[in-house]
Amino acid sequence: MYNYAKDIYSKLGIDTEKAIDTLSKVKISMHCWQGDDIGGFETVAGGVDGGLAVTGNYPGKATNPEQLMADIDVALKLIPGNHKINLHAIYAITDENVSREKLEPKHFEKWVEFAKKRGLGLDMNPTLFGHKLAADGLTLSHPKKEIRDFWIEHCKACRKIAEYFGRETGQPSLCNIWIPDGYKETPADRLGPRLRLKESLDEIYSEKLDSRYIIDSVESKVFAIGVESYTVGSHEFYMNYAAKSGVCCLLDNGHFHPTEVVSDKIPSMLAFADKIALHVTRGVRWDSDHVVIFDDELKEIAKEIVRCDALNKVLIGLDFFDASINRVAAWVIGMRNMEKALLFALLQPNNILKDYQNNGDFTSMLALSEEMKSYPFTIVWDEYCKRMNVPERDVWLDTIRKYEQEVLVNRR
Ligand code: RNT
Ligand code: ZN
Repeated sequence: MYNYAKDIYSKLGIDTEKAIDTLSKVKISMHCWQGDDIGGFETVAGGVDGGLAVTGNYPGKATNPEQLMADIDVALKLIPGNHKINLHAIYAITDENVSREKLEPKHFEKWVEFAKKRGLGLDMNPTLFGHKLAADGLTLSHPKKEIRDFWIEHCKACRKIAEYFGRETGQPSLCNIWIPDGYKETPADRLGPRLRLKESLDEIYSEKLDSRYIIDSVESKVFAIGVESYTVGSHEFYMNYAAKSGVCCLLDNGHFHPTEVVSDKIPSMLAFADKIALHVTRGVRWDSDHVVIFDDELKEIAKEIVRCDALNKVLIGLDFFDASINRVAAWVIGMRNMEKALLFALLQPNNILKDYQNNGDFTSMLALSEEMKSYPFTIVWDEYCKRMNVPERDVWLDTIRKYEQEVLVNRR
């Protein structure tokens, strides 16, 4: 079957071996927070909030570092390739409760040990929600200086942790800032909060860290539950900030109006930036953070990354949280789909299609790109899974079911 697929693709000048090899080197950052509904390990946790809604009560949620790590291990055995784990500050592993602005690399030693043993990279996010000083939904743009200062210190602390991750794992660590700041009502002052945010960011990034180890990014959003009228960190705000300051933009595809697509933004950004970061998610009507499925927009995002020759420029991370299904399965589904979409993109006759476009032959462009949808890419996907020593097709679910029965159902 594989030889047949290889042959069919080669008639269009597509090398399936090369596609498999390229895909095997792509790293996707798997967000740890799918495993415990963004609970984290702080002993005085303030709950999620910040406009983030995790719904569902499927049994078996990880409640401590050992469980979360064990769940990640199960997921990774079912996901082809070698990836990264995306952490949040609330996942520090400490004996006593450490205030967020006082977090240090040592509080993440266990994660570094975990990552090193498995050859994984680590990414980092300061946590600017689920905290008493974020109770009114304002952090880096807060009108009160003491509150801004607390969150500035927290972000600075997290950047040092990210730099430590990069140094220890030998892979640069993305340190992404997302803040919930915004207003439910139409604000009386739209500029003030943004100028305060800008000043806070300038302070956070004033410290130059080693760019071999840390990549900084800022994540925009259009709105959230409870902050429907105004979001301080809008896309325009951060795109301009990033362009001026040299940090990179992170685009979360749940953070735009439903008819706007991130796939189209990728090449626009790449015309100016040498790196961008993504949070790949699935919004259903809004930023609902559903599990990533193999839908048209996912394929389009993957195609743009591949067509722009940007596999080394686009840092791909996932961001969703579904507590209504088996959480480990959610990871596996999302990660496998992201890879599947990249493979699909790597198996497109991109040069031929581009020529059709440039020659104005839109009939051929449409005809061929539609026919490509029924090319035997699934056979190449199965071959890839086989070579990467992970189960082919839906067989992986057996492992999850077994783990559920033996481990997850016993968790309280
Ligand atoms: C929220 C952002 C942010 C979070 C994570 C947990 O809307 O997407 O990336 O989902 O930091
Ligand atoms: Zn996100």
